[in-house]
Amino acid sequence: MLLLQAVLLLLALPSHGQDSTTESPGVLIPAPKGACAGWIAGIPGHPGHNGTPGRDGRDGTPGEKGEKGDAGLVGPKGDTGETGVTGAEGPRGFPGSPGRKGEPGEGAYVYRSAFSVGLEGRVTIPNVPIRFTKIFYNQQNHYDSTTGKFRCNIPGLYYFSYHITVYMKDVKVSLFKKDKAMLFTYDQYQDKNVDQASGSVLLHLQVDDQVWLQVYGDGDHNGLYADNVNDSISTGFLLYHDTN
Ligand SMILES: *[C@@H]1O[C@H](CO)[C@@H](O)[C@H](O)[C@H]1NC(C)=O
Ligand SMILES: [Ca+2]
Repeated sequence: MLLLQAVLLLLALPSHGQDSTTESPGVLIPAPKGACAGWIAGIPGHPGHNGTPGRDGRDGTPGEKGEKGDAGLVGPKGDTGETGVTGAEGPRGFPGSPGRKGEPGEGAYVYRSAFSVGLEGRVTIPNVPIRFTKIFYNQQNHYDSTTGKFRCNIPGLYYFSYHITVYMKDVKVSLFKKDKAMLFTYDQYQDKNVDQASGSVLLHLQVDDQVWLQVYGDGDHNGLYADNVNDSISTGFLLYHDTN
């Protein structure tokens, strides 16, 4: 209430002063009619003191929206996420290229035993092993051409066979194993003819068992014959080796 009174007073004072200053000195103002007729204007008063500052004004209207600012700095790396669900199995790939050929196995040679041999002439001596000296095959040397005997190096089942040309005399021949005749073949020779006799057998042999052919019987039955175009041969080979 007191402040309002002061403001009103201040508003009133300049108004009076202004009237005094805007009017040039010496200008005659019509004298009011009445008791004060004939007065002379006084000296203008001193300017009043500055008033106290006014109240704060009202808030202004909001300004225009500013321009978009620069992008901020990259933030720190985040935490590792959880492992995702395992995906479905992919399609089957193409077949790979074939690998290198392996080295030859040792066992393949160990279990080889074979021979095939022939006569080079007539047999004249009976009751001794027949010596076949024409070698078709004797890679392992399990057949000995100096004795005419095959010696077993690999225990197992063996196949033996012989095909003999018979000429001039009958033939009685046996296949021997360990000094025992196992197989007998007899061919009667017919005059002015060339006959053949043959035989084959499977025998199980142990190491060092020997097998050979020999003319048997008391008589003169050694009509075994061979020349360049009429062979008499003996063959043998391992069919299965023993597994234990
Ligand atoms: C051996 O066989 C041939 C025919 O291939 C024959 O000409 C020859 O006379 C035979 N040898 C003997 C001793 O008969
Ligand atoms: Ca005959």
